[in-house]
Amino acid sequence: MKLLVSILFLSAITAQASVDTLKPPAPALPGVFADPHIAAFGKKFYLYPTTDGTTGWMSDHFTAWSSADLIHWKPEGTILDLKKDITWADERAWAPAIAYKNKRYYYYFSADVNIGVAVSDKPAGPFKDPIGKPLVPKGKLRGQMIDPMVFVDDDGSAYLYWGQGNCNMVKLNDDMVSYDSTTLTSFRPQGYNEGSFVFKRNGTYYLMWSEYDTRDPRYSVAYATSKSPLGPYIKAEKNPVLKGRDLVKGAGHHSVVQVPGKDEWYIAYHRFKIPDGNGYNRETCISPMRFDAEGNILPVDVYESVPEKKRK
Ligand code: FUB
Repeated sequence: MKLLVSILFLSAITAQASVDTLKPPAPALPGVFADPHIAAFGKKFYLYPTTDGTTGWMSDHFTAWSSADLIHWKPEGTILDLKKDITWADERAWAPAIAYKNKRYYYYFSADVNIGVAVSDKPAGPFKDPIGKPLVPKGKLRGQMIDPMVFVDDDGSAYLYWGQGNCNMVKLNDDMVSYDSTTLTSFRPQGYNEGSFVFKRNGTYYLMWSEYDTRDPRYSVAYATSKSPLGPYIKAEKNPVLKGRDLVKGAGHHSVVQVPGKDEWYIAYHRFKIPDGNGYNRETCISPMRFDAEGNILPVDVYESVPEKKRK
């Protein structure tokens, strides 16, 4: 009995190590980076964020970061510079997403409120614009043409999701730099604002997004599910699944990664920088994300960081 009590006590202390509700965990990246898109390629994880620190999000370039353990992140430098690499936009380099297909890496990004695509042979670039124009130009649909998300299904079919105000979705053609307009559809679940992200688990497609404005401390993440990548999606009853608490404010615009070969998931997101942050000074964090037995996403604890075992 004594042994059992000691074991329970030790496990409680160990669990506590990564969840201190008074002290927010350190951000994953140093400095101000938002809208993190996380991905696993080979034996490494990558983060593709927006560079923050200017009023109005005026950054003109994109960086990438790599890690073997989700804890230590190595800067890979600038992977796309709008002023040098893009002819049709100079600033507002926001919210990228990436996918691997046809032995190449396809990087989708917002620039001056258009959506562009760039290609590279390596996950950390350099990336080049193969079409010389926006893939989805400003004004194409209602709302802002920002916040692309790309999802490649098990059969190799790829889909693009994007939009502020509405979540637009379309099937990409096999070349990944054009799309099949006949499949274009839009979805506007209650509360939807921006930052769509899609993944698949056990045959269910999860479409997640951010609610409220990114400058609002209530910024948070909700989700819906479907049996098909283009929907129809039904919003889950228990939402939001990610939101700030106490010192953590404005937690949102996220992405999700599965540890390859395991049913182990992490959510990357930004929060207002601590201390003294706001909607233009945000920092990138990572927390575990879990599911219940029915596949519902459980609420994420923004005070929980990547566990100790990942530090090895
Ligand atoms: O980072 C600039 C913009 O702020 C993004 O496009 C939105 O999703 C919001 O996070």
